[in-house]
Amino acid sequence: MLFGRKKKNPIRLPDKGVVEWRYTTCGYCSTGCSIEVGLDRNGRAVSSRGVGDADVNRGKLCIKGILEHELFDSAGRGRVPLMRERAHEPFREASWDEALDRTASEIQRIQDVHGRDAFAIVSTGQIMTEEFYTLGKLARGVIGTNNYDGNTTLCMASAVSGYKRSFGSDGPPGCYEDFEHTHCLLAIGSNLPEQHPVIYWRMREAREKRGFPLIVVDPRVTMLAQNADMHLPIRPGTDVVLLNALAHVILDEGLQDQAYIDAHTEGFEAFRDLVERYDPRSAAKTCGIDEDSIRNVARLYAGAPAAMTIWTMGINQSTHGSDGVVAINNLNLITGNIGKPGAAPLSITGQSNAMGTREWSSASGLPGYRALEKEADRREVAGFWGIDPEFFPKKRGLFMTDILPAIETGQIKGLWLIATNPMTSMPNTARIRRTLAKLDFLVVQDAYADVETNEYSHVYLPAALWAEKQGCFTNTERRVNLVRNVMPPHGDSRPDFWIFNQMAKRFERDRKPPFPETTEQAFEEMKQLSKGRLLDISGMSYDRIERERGLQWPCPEGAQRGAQRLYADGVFQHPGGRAKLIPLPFEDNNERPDADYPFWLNSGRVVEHFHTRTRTGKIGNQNKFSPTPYMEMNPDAAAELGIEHGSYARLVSRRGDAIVRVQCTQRVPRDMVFVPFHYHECVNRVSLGLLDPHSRQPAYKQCAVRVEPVADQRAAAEMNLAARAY
Ligand SMILES: Nc1nc2c(c(=O)[nH]1)N[C@H]1C(S)=C(S)[C@@H](COP(=O)(O)OP(=O)(O)OC[C@H]3O[C@@H](n4cnc5c(=O)[nH]c(N)nc54)[C@H](O)[C@@H]3O)O[C@H]1N2
Ligand SMILES: Nc1nc2c(c(=O)[nH]1)N[C@H]1C(S)=C(S)[C@@H](COP(=O)(O)OP(=O)(O)OC[C@H]3O[C@@H](n4cnc5c(=O)[nH]c(N)nc54)[C@H](O)[C@@H]3O)O[C@H]1N2
Ligand code: SF4
Ligand SMILES: [Mo]
Repeated sequence: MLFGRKKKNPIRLPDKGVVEWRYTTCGYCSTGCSIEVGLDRNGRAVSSRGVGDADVNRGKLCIKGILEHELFDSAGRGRVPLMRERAHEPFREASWDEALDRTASEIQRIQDVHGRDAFAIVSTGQIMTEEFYTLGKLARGVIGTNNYDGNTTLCMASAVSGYKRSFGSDGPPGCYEDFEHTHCLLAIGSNLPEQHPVIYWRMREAREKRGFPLIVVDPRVTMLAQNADMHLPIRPGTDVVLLNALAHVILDEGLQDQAYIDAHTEGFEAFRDLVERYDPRSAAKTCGIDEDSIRNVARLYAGAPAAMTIWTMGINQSTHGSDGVVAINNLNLITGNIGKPGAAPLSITGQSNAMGTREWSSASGLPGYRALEKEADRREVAGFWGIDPEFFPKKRGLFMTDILPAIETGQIKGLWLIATNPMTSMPNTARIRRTLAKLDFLVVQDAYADVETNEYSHVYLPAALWAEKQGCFTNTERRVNLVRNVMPPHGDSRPDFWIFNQMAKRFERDRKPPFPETTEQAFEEMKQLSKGRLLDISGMSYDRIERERGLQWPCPEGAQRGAQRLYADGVFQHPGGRAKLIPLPFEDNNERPDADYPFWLNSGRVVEHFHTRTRTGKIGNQNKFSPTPYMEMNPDAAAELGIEHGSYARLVSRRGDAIVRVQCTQRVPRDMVFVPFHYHECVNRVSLGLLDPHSRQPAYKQCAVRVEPVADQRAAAEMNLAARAY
């Protein structure tokens, strides 16, 4: 027998024959890694590598980025526009003119008969900022529907709403470099190593150098929790109670930064009166974290020279999502942990351009963080676009999660879906099916023709993907980075930007905004509109962005670099410049486990897959890690029900059921199962998704289910295979 490495062949990396590397930015998560795609002699994309001098990733990429060049000709891509009279009939191929003419005339017909708002538009966090800006101009300035929103309502709406309530504006105030200065990191409901692997690597490297404490709040023992100094396995949906209790201890023991509170906040008295009621002993009964741990974390956080909090969907996707964000902001305000190195309430965003849509899409307002509710903002944008300000509605319309129910009630008759797949990603699939089937007209604009939602469409518009086009993404730390055009669009697919421009041409209006021909010209317009605002980008240009591997906003004209942090001067965006301390009474309104449905259903993601797998499901080296729907289940709970590791089980809720493979693991407590949401006809058949009252974001992470063993394993395997789709 041979041992050791001596007799082993050295590892050889196959020569892919790259003759040229092209700069671009990763199109998956919001980390915002700079990538170079390698082209071979025949112009084929054959390799991807991280860009060494990019501050974000410093040469690193995760599994998704490394294999991203394989997307260009992956299975299921749309090549040509498709049309049909009725959903489910076979599609026929159409020319772009036919498909766009039909879509424009259906929009006009529906608006003429049922009113302007009867046609809705739902977009995404995954197209470029210039495309968002152009879509916003089309939706707000030409088509004129107020029922226009994005899938960010499933994702970031709670963070946006919480930032606005506390600080008067959206915008994550910190940056990745804060890890290098912090003395205490609280991570709530975020599985950083799997969902933002390169941010995790930045954090981990900083922690190895300086050894600051990491406290993780998550009901699962995630990869991040395994690395933590303290893991607080919170009872689902009760983070607000824990955060109120932390504030209670801080105020009770006089650990707050009173000078900061006095100088920069308002509402302290009402806040103090409320948290008075959340002493650790009673809070422990609700949130499941023992009172001493609560006290220890409070002292650690308040005692650190600089402390920061990061969070993701464990907070946002809850019936108290917006309150959870405000509670995190409260904690940072009372300890003076904002606007200085190592101190921030930093929402880790999700999709590659979740920020771009918040800033520029006009989905919840008007471009550049302007509001429909403000007359001055309406006038300014209307003036800039050359249209009548009266064309704009005076308050925002329905959120995505209210648009679909409005189809049920007949208020909305037509829908345009852009880069989002609600058939798989929205809660309660059966209801979404019925809803989409009810539409008079559905147009789906997606890079993949096999996206599940296309089942119900009348027109399908094939979109170019990621580096088949050019434009910007904004990442979690407000860094604008450039997606350079690396490859021509697949088949006859077209950039979303082109599609929006063509659509605009098909609407007659007395006064119409200009629609520039290139994304770079659109970027110039955005620069104009950004001047003097919080998100000032007037000092940026495509070339400068590429040269500096991304620039953070604000970056006004003449600035040496983008600002790393917001609110360094302690001046906030509320009138008067003060941040608000907001009291947050907790009301328990979740569906909870009971005798019939004894398990909490938790859902989320795994590192190798992205969302509804239109992309990662097609990349063999990614899909092979988890090709079938499965759930994490505690081995003791499984044994009690006679369920074996690796067998198929039935997951049942009040909404429906799903067949999943059981993975026994101590990662989840006895009364919880966790299901990755990447698979069609899986967890969202059973999920509930109660809505947060402020943000209208669904509580994907909390509802009640039961688990049943399945006698016929062979039939279950077949059903499970059907859900795997690829
Ligand atoms: N590989 C990969 N990366 C991604 C994505 C992807 O699909 N795949 N998607 C991107 C997007 S759009 C997003 S939004 C992010 C999401 O990134 P994350 O939010 O980090 O990922 P999730 O797995 O959805 O949820 C995180 C954790 O929340 C925990 N949680 C559940 N309920 C509670 C609760 O009540 N309280 C607390 N404190 N925690 C709770 C879950 O147990 C889970 O471990 O990831 C981004 N990055
Ligand atoms: N149970 C459960 N459900 C969840 C979640 C959860 O944690 N649990 N998380 C929620 C969250 S945070 C999110 S963000 C949503 C995501 O939900 P979705 O947005 O519905 O999911 P995606 O698969 O990302 O859909 C994006 C679509 O855009 C297409 N696409 C990609 N690039 C382009 C492009 O450049 N142009 C066009 N036109 N199309 C493009 C892709 O092919 C894909 O079909 O899911 C939500 N659903
Ligand atoms: S961490 Fe995110 S941005 Fe970076 S390579 Fe992975 S998926 Fe892409
Ligand atoms: Mo998301």
